[in-house]
Amino acid sequence: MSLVVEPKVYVDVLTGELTGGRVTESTRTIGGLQGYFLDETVRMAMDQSSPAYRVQAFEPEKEGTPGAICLATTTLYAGMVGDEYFLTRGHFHVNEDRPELEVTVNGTGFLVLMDATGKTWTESMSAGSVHHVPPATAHRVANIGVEPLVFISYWPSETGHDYAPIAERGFGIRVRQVDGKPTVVRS
Ligand code: S6P
Ligand code: ZN
Repeated sequence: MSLVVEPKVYVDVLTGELTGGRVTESTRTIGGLQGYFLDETVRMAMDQSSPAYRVQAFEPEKEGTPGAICLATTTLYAGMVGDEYFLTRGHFHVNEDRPELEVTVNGTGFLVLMDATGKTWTESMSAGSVHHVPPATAHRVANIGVEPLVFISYWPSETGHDYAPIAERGFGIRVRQVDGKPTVVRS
């Protein structure tokens, strides 16, 4: 056996793009974000097949199985539903004590966070910013710029994702355009 093993996955450090045979890819459309925005009437009137974000992932172990660190690049496109900026669905982790790291590659946005008690806060994202998502903390991202917001996430493979609490109750805060400016407001 050769002493040198070539990597099977590459990340373009300038764009966040992942390549390699073990990279999976999924796209979430406007149609797939039913119930996530404040103005459902506006969202319904939009092109339902239009992409809101794309996720490329490298998961060396199956979701929920320990033994690996996973990595994913999210490209959250610029856009609005009414006065609300495009967002990712957001989730808690099933194994609540598992944290996550986000590294911003391009664009500007807010990382929206909520702990188990319902306390919410946000962090500003811009190229190079590094964000620690603590254990038991729901996380979502909103793109407040005109360019795609690209970030790389790292999490343990045994983490698991729980979407139901956010789908049902949201974060209690939203990122909206108020007087022409991105503003975090209670909802
Ligand atoms: C995974 C990590 C990201 C998100 C991605 C899409 O733990 O937080 O890779 O999966 O940004 O967001 P969501 O909330 O639709 O999974
Ligand atoms: Zn996560």
